[in-house]
Amino acid sequence: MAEQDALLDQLRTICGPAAVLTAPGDIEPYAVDWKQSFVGSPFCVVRPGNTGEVAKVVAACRKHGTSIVPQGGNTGLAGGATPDASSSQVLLSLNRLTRIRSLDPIGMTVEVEAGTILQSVKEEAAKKERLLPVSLAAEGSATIGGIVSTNAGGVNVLRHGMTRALVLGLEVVLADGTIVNGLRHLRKDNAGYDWKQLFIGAEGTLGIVTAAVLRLVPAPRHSVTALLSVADVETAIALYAKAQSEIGDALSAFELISGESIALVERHAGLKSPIAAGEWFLLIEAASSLTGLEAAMQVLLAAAFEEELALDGVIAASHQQAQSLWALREHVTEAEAREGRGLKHDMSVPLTVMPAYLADARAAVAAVSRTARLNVFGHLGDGNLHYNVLLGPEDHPAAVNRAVHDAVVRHRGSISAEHGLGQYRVGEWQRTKPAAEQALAHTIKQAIDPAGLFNPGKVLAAPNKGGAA
Ligand code: 2HG
Ligand code: ZN
Repeated sequence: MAEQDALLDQLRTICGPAAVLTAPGDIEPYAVDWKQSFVGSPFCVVRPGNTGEVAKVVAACRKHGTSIVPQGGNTGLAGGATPDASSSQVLLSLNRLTRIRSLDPIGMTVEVEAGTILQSVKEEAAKKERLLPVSLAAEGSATIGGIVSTNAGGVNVLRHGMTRALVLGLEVVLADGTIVNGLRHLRKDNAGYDWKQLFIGAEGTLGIVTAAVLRLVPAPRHSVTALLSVADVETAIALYAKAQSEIGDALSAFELISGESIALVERHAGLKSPIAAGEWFLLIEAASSLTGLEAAMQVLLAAAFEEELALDGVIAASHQQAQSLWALREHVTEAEAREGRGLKHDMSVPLTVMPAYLADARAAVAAVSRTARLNVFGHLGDGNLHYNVLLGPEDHPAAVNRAVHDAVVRHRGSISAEHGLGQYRVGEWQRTKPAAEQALAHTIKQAIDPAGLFNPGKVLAAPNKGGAA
């Protein structure tokens, strides 16, 4: 206790008393994730006002041997930003670092502090006809530091890649309090190890991202959105290949939504699909600075009907209609939460393997549960689906989890395509990741954060001799 009081005094001296929260009511919003799946108990929340203060806070915590859990917008789905329940950790919130330091519409870069909300950066960029192409349902709360630290995905990965593909430079605070400033606005920089890659997707386990330089793209002036229904995933993949040929580079989203997911959205969000149901729905978007998208989408749909690939379909006639098609997709997560006990998965396999994976996983889940219902949707174009399972009262989450993940392993996929491991998937990472890859991960952690100061228990499980061969 005396030790914690001494640290609190130091944190107050570094950041000012108002930036150190200890009252349970003040701490609570930081201690629980937005879905209320993970509940922690930090002994304080500290909110530094700039990078220098972050560095001093880290140095003080290190001196006291107190571990740090960094947090951005607290919108993650794997509990990576939720502290443990020991009441011994400091939660370091980046939410006061909110400056957009510069935006260069010609070099097409933006330099921005970690706590800045993704949507505000997108709004600033839009004023200069530029786009930061990360599109997430949570973009009104997700922060730049969070999307970098989790290497966030979203619905435009198909066209622009994961967040990693957009990061040109980073500023990070290391475990000894050193500030490493790599905020270069360069497209090309091959001068040695590209160390920033280590901090992207590390979920705050190697250092604290305090600012980033991100790549922008021209804001598309035109876009077109279509919703189709199809009988099976093989057909959906055939349509994806056609969409690549007809729409090419302008194809910006190719999302798959199961009939069950649409039914949940209709039940809980009061929305209605404008087309006749199939087993699966496809939401397809094209976006470009050039015209001609509408014609290309019409060619795609005409071919889809002629070849009897699509059962029904519609092209949005206005921006508003496009938004209501997107609303069907964007409400799936919320509808699932309202329906009941959902178990999340975030798998990926090579796209052509997806039908075999889905058949395998369905059988594997049925073998461990007779009551589980599936809620499958996601980013088909990226080979990444959220294979979520609604559990009945008798179902064992761990057994269902293992069934879904074992099918992933059988098809050489990933158990976390875009959400990260956080604390939610650490055990499954340890169970399924090849031993040599686990050992390499521990070597990296040991080299950069040897005392285990940053976010212990996330991403890496304690070293073991197990792991898949
Ligand atoms: C999405 O694709 C998000 O909408 C959330 O990654 C997925 O709720 C989920 O499981
Ligand atoms: Zn997703």
